[in-house]
Amino acid sequence: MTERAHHESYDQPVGGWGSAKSLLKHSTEQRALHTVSALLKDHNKTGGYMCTGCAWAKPASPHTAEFCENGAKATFWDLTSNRTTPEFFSRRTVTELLGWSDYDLENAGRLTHPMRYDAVTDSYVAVDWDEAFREIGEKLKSYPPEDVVFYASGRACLEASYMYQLLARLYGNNNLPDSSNMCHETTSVALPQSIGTPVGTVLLKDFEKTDCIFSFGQNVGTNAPRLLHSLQEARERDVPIVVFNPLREKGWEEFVNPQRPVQMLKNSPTTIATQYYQVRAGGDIAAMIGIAKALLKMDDEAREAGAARVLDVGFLADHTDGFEAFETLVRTTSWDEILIESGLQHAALEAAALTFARAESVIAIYGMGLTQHRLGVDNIQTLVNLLLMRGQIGKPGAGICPVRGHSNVQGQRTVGIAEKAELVPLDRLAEQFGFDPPRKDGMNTVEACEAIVEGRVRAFVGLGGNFVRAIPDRTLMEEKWRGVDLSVQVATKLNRTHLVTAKTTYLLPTLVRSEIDQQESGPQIVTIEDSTTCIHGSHGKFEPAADTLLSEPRIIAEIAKATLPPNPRVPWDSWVGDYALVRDAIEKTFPDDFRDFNARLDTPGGFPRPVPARDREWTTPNGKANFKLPGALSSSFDRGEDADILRLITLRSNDQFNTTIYGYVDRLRGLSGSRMIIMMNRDDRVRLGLTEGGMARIETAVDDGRHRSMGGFQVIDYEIPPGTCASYYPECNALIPLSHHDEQSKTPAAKSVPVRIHPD
Ligand SMILES: Nc1nc2c(c(=O)[nH]1)N[C@H]1C(S)=C(S)[C@@H](COP(=O)(O)OP(=O)(O)OC[C@H]3O[C@@H](n4cnc5c(=O)[nH]c(N)nc54)[C@H](O)[C@@H]3O)O[C@H]1N2
Ligand SMILES: Nc1nc2c(c(=O)[nH]1)N[C@H]1C(S)=C(S)[C@@H](COP(=O)(O)OP(=O)(O)OC[C@H]3O[C@@H](n4cnc5c(=O)[nH]c(N)nc54)[C@H](O)[C@@H]3O)O[C@H]1N2
Ligand SMILES: [Mo]
Repeated sequence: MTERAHHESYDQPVGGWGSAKSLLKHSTEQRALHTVSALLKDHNKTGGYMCTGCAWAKPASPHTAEFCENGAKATFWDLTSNRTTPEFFSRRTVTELLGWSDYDLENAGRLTHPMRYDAVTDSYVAVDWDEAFREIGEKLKSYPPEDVVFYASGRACLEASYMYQLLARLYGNNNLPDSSNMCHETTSVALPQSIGTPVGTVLLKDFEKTDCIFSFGQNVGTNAPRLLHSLQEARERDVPIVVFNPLREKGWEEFVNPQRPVQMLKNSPTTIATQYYQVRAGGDIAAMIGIAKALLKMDDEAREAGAARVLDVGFLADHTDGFEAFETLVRTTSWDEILIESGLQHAALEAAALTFARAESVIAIYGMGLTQHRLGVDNIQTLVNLLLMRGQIGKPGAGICPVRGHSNVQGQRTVGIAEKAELVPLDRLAEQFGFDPPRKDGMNTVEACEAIVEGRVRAFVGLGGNFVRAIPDRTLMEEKWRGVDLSVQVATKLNRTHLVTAKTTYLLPTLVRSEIDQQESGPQIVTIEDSTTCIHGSHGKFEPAADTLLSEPRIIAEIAKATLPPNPRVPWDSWVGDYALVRDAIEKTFPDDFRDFNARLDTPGGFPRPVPARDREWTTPNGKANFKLPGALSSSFDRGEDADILRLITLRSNDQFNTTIYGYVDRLRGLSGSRMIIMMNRDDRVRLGLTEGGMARIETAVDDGRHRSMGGFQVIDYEIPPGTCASYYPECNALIPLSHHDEQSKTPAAKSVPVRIHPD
């Protein structure tokens, strides 16, 4: 990378004019100015289309503009005027395209035709849809079912996702890994053990009632900016907001709401975080135990003084199990250990505990900073423990709030995209469709990667996503991918996964959600589930990028028809003709979640799925909310005595959506010019013999017989705790060992990779 990075601290708030300028830039560059009026009218509004960006909730009474800078960017890039046509491919070999950056690949624009890789010319060549489906079907029929993987990224609608999981199960496996396996799988494993539900308990209206917000490891200004509306409104009620994050993320500091003309004119931001703690990467369990310890001390004092208790003793007695063991752990953990591991001061944790104790209702928000660790499940369960100590789950204004990633990632799981058989009502599917579904667990993402490495995967079907770029151990995976027999990629834009070809590779182009999906019964509505379990209808508004595109439901149906023996109870063609019939089938499989589905899909604000924990009904085996004990004080690895091993956080810039890179400006962090940077604490940098602005090589400090190292990173002095450093995803994925994942859920531990940094 020849471009130099620039670092200049950004003195503007989140939102505001910086955001407005960025909108103008991206709408112009993507030649998507035609979309601007619809953004105001239809984006995230009832009767309009739902953003393909993040999964944050959509309010029943929307703001004039219910979009953020990054949602608008995602829309401009979806609705770009750029096209990757057969002609584009005829002028470039795949080997040449492999040399392109992620930015250049996606910037080339929307895929228009189904394409097949031709090894003789080393290029993609257009193919008829019918021929593509025929060959894919023939090939799929020839493999043992357990050798095929059906991956899903988190964008496909509920209708397509339901059809996709059915396709896999009729084919004969539960091999349904998804992006969630790299993201909030920790949540899906942690919360059921603790409170009996795999999803958060908070609804948007809880933000109106809460009187305290805690946030751990989530970057709101970049990754869920519309949540800032709720945070700003809470701050105007003087609600304290306490943030734990190794980096001082601008979104948690200041916000100017672009929808408030007076605030825009005066550029007078709302302060968001009232207390900000730069915890070490992996130090959250220690920080939370510290808060719990301070709470116990306050409670002891209250009891001695005969004052009101700090613990919610009634709630603990009636609703929970395991408190005594947790209390013992907290009391026997020393402050010394807590302070070393968290990197925070005793007074800081006491102050956080005091804010927590004073609040009647507390919401705890979290993101990848908790989920992507070796003890990610323990991170989340310790946070739940903290809430339970004061009865902060299952009442208005309180609860646990995982902020999900892709716009329908939570919904895909709800309708059956799950590799674990126990999560899916297989008996009901069996009865509904007259077949014997496979009962054996399938592969999750890490297991699918392991199987690819071992040569056990014959075919990989991807419903969206950029698998090879998003997973750990990229170099190894790219090498092994060549051994896969068939790769079928349903996609909107060209990405690296499409270029690391298998023996036979198909690219099947599809519509984006904001486009009109015309089928036999007319334009179709699709549905998604947001982070707060609310289901929304989405009505496409724009003409498709090409008239050769097929919708995801249609592509899945055609693959199914070409592969599976006919089954009169699975009416693929009727479903494609009218998605309302798919919704009827979904309702039949999941009657509690989707009651009156078709009638309710345009409910303003969406209709919530029932979550028993919201009403203090704990659907755990013992019927209680459970205190779970963390396995260690650090959720990271143990570096032993070696202080030269740092914890590498891999994170997103403000100019990307996962592996889609929109540009090289991480405005809110004041970084621009290049993504090949390593943010370091100055003391670490000096200690390790590196120069500010100089080049560094990062080497993974894991001894598993495989050497991983990458050069060409520019060193940036950054305000980050000693021992912690940060760089961008996906550039660093070759440094993450496949085996470096959360112990229980196998979510890759992308927020704490053991590394050594040398001058390059
Ligand atoms: N614009 C935009 N929006 C997005 C996405 C995008 O790429 N771009 N991606 C979507 C997806 S799929 C997801 S999953 C979400 C991701 O959204 P986030 O959950 O915000 O994920 P990251 O950007 O990876 O950043 C995680 C944050 O955690 C902090 N962190 C890292 N390690 C630790 C730690 O050990 N402890 C604590 N307390 N904090 C830590 C980092 O400094 C960073 O601020 O956003 C979704 N929305
Ligand atoms: N090191 C590191 N690795 C990470 C992470 C991290 O923080 N650090 N984060 C992880 C997380 S949280 C996630 S969610 C994964 C993301 O992993 P993925 O979901 O696999 O990756 P994306 O970059 O979101 O996929 C982008 C591609 O999806 C396709 N696409 C976009 N929209 C559509 C659509 O509507 N339909 C279809 N069929 N295709 C579409 C486009 O072709 C685009 O190139 O990465 C994970 N990997
Ligand atoms: Mo994600």
